[in-house]
Amino acid sequence: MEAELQHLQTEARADLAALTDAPGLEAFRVKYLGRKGLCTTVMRSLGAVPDAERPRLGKLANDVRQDLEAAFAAREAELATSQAVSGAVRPDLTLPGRLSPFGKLHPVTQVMDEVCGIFAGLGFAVAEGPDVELDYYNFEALNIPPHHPARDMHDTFYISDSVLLRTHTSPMQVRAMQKAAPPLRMIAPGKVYRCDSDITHTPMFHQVEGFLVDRKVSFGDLKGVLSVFIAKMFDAKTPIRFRPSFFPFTEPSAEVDIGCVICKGVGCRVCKKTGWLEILGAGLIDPAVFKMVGYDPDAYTGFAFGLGMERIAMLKYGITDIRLFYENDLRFLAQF
Ligand code: FA5
Repeated sequence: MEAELQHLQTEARADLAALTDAPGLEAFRVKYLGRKGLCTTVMRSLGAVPDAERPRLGKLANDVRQDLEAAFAAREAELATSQAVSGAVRPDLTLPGRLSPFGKLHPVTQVMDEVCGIFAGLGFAVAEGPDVELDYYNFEALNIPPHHPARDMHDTFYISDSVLLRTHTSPMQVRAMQKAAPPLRMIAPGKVYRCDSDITHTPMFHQVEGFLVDRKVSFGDLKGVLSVFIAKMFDAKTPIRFRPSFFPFTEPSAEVDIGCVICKGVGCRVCKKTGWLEILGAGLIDPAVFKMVGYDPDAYTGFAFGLGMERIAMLKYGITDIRLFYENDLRFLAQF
């Protein structure tokens, strides 16, 4: 059998060297490498070889096959090049060109740009801050001292005792207020992180923080700004409700829901049968935060809000599972 294999290899290599065209290549492939070709026939005959010899001869048969496959591919490439050079195969210049696919902005980025555009139109400046944040800015300066129960709600990824991945964009309130005196009107878009995952939560998501500080700012101003925003982002008829809530850095605080645009308020999996979906937290900035940054709480008031971008994108595009945004499935992403 060993001699048979060597003979097969020598003969096949000689045949290959003599080939000059595509039909010849195909005939070679069928004769030696096809399903009923000579290589397969030799492999099948291994069953009749004594057990002790089978591993060695099996390996040899495999090596011969691989050698012929490689030689075939090389000869195929060689012939294609020489035919193109000699002009035997002419390119068809009338064929339309193939366009490279264009990349697109991720749907969450598109929504974030739209949100920032709306607030920029209302006179808010844009600021950005670090994803890796100090505990001081993420919690302490926002009136959440160590051991405060509100820390539990944040499911924080800690890097060390004093460094963490920011759990919200609210630290940007403190950073901005430390840098500038009032009046202040800013938004801060960015990534935030929480150890949380289900159809409406992902471990990394995006928020846009907004805050305005001036004399005599009221809860009515907050409602006005958010109502204008929601009317522009969705449509003027979108139902909105302010629900009393609690955040240590705002007083009073509210969570804002809009009518579920997926089920039109009837109740579905995404809105957990309530007909409403929470899109943001908000409130009047707590005087304790003003004291932390050196603002006079008797002279100034302000409001702040934090919007979840993925929630807004889900509502805008009727997406029922937030995790779809981060699976990198081009069939999904190409639709936006
Ligand atoms: C906050 O993060 C507060 N910093 C918001 C705030 C800012 C309140 C300023 C007052 C003043 P909350 O944890 O509720 O609040 O999150 C805000 C929004 O982020 C939610 O309404 C929701 O839309 C979105 N969100 C929260 N967790 C997730 C998550 N794991 N995945 C996706 N979106 C989330």
